[in-house]
Amino acid sequence: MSSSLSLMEHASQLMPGGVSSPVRAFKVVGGVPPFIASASGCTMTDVDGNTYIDYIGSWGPMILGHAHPDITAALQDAVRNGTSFGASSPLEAELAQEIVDRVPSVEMVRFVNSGTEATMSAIRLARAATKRDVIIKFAGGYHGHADAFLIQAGSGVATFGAPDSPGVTKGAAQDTRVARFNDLDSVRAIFDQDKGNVAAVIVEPVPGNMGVLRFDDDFLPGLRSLCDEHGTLLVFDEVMTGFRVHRGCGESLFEITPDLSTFGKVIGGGLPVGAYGGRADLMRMISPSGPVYQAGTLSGNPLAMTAGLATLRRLDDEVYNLLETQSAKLQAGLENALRNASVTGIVQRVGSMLTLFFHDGPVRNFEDAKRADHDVFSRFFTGMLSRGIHLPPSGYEAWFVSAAHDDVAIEKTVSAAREVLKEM
Ligand code: KE4
Repeated sequence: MSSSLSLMEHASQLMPGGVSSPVRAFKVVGGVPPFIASASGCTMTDVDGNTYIDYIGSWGPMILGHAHPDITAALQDAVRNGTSFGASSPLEAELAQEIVDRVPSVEMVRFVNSGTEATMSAIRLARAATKRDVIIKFAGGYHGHADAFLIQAGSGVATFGAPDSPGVTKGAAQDTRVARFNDLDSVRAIFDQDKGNVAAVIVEPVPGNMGVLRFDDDFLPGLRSLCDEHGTLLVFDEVMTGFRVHRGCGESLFEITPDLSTFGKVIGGGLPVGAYGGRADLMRMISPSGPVYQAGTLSGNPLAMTAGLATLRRLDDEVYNLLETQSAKLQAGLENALRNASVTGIVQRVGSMLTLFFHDGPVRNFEDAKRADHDVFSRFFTGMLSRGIHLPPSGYEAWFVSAAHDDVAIEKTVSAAREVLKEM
């Protein structure tokens, strides 16, 4: 019996579904999730010694690849100085400066410990600043698991087909409105219905939680002008896109200026970090400089700051060019494999995040994503895993390419895809 199987059986007695986050349980794709013993570069190795080329990338943080020597060395030095102080350290302002230097709209930053904390805090701030209650999110958008966002959410919520979650009270959900990606009229209708009461629109500049989609060119500018027209704050959820799709995040790629932004993943280099930031006049409303309360025991943790600094400081133009080159090679290879196997599918990509949808495309919103063939995706996933390629275990997730995915890794991935698709 595989050690992963026995580990899963044991873990399932101690933790719901045997996992610390639902999508890891392979509930939709089936089979036993490999329990990972180690990871290096673009690969992960499970407890039975099976090595996989990895496209989960810890769901985004591992943009330089796993166990990058510079990050490992920085952490080894830092850990000798202690793991947490509960007091300020110079590292927090250093990482804040790196973010402010890179992201044009961000004048001030507050660190938290997850993307969920970042988005829930940003929405609290937006409601306080505008003295309004309503927020607009999008069907298929995922902003973490705070109550206000678990309405028609993407990612794991979509994977399990639970449009909303039990335990989210009517009160918590009553001020959340859901619009449709690439449909400005659906946003206008909410602004008309809730005239003068919309605090914020929250959107991923590149949705990556219903699979990856790139908006129509007029969509983000349209959101910006609607927010300006109605005195509403535009919040870019860059937890996934931040420092991945561009050195200056999604706002720099699309040249749209949000009022607030949220971050996570890459800025922690694999350690638990989130952050929110934006205009100084808004951020100064956050306690203790202002009345909006938000706090965290481990916020600004020295190890997480160290890993984040080591990551951002290595993300230079050469790395971004490499990420683009390698990701484009993967996309072309997958598209070629689909054509050769005469299997209907489309690859949608922005930078080093992409999704292969078994759909005749384009996938422009959540309804389209749900119409993709997720059973075929599950069979594809299983075939790829058996050939040593570990994709994210859901058709609603982004695949992440890292700087460590060299030509050998890309060619192995494409050749495995060619074999699996031919068998479908
Ligand atoms: P966390 O609370 O999981 O750190 O971040 C929540 C979040 C917020 N905003 C965006 C755009 C996100 O993508 C996420 C988290 N992403 C998922 C991957 N689709 C996390 C994976 C998981 O839930 O296990």
